[in-house]
Amino acid sequence: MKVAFITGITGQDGAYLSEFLLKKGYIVHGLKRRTSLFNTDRVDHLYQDPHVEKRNFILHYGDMTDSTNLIRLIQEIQPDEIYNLAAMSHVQVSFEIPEYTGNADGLGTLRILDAVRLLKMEKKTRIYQASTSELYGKVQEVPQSETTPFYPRSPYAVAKLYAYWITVNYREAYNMFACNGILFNHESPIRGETFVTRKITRAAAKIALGLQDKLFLGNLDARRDWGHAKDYVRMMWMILQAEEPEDWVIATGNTTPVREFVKMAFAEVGIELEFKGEGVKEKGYIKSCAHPDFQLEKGREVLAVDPKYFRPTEVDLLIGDASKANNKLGWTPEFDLPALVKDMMENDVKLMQKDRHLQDGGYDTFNYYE
Ligand code: NDP
Ligand code: GDR
Repeated sequence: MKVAFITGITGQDGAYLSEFLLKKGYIVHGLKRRTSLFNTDRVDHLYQDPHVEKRNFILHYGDMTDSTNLIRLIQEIQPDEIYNLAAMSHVQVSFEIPEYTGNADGLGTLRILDAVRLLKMEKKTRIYQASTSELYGKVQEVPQSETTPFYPRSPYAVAKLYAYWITVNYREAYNMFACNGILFNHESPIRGETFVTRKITRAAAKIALGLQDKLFLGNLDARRDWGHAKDYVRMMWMILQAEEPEDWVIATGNTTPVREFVKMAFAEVGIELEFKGEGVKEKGYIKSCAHPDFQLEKGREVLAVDPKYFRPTEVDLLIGDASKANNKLGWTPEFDLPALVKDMMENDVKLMQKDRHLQDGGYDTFNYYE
């Protein structure tokens, strides 16, 4: 049985990757942070009682900023594969906590690589590093591939640039099987609520059900190459099964503006939106409402721009060229954007229907927007 160690196991990708590896027969170990409340929602369905003798899903406390803990865990677990997914992964938040982001995302990667080197596990352990399309930042070339120059535009992306190159350096210096997956944006029903897609799908569901009045967003013109996280975790595993350690772009090859994603999400609940105005004055109004269950009045304003969501430096356009992964590893995504939006909306409508019932029964529901 192969043994995997996943940092960031409580995150979106960590949860899907755990499911994927367990199905393949792996023993999965994961790093979780100590928090004052439980933070394991996304993997609770995989939880096994610690008193059970033979577990194949085991969580350990730890933090990417703590080398001693990472070295000890890697020594104890003796993983065949490490998936380094842990990161402070929010681009806008990285402008507010740049030093911490550099420590966790940049130096954290070094800590993993160096633990494997110190423990002399270079021959045994393969390492996947969660690199990102944010490395491309300011547009140098489209579509972006493994050879496109980097121009990071946030403390997050700069930290990930360090992580990218230290992974390449350890591969070359110490002959390690260490690889970067340069993944473009990937989303899902369990995407964090403050990333734009999930913020939109939650709001569309809430507005349809009368639980929210209006959605506030930042830059509606930004374009992203959005895929489904389920397709992308499969590729993480494929990268570590390849014959040689290399770096790989994973993307759908299509790009869509945020505004269009908004329209698609609202259309899933029968609401047609129209946009009027420009820049910070742009607003979204209900043009028609066809769904039998959701009756919203035409002309109502449901979307506005709030400049507080603008970033000091923005990444305007991402579109990836994954032909290397397509040709050499045979990877193609199963979900396209309409299927992704549908999956997310179905989930959020179900979730918000629960909130609707609770509110109708006189109970409070969580109402925090970021
Ligand atoms: P999430 O934000 O959903 O998950 C991040 C994970 O990292 C969580 O488990 C989080 O723990 C953990 N974490 C954060 N800081 C630390 C720390 N200091 N020590 C230990 N664990 C920590 O991210 P995703 O699942 O979406 O992404 C996974 C990785 O892939 C990240 O590195 C991200 O930067 C990268 N990436 C993501 C893309 C995407 O579109 N999703 C695209 C390209 C790259 P907790 O649950 O306690 O917060
Ligand atoms: P991104 O994802 O920065 O691409 O990083 P995010 O969903 O946060 O933003 C995408 C684009 O939408 C614009 N936008 C808004 N974004 C947020 N979060 N909230 C808003 O209200 C809003 N309005 C407009 C943003 O300006 C941006 O242009 C994600 C993360 O998962 C990273 O960890 C990962 O590396 C990259 O994707 C690839």
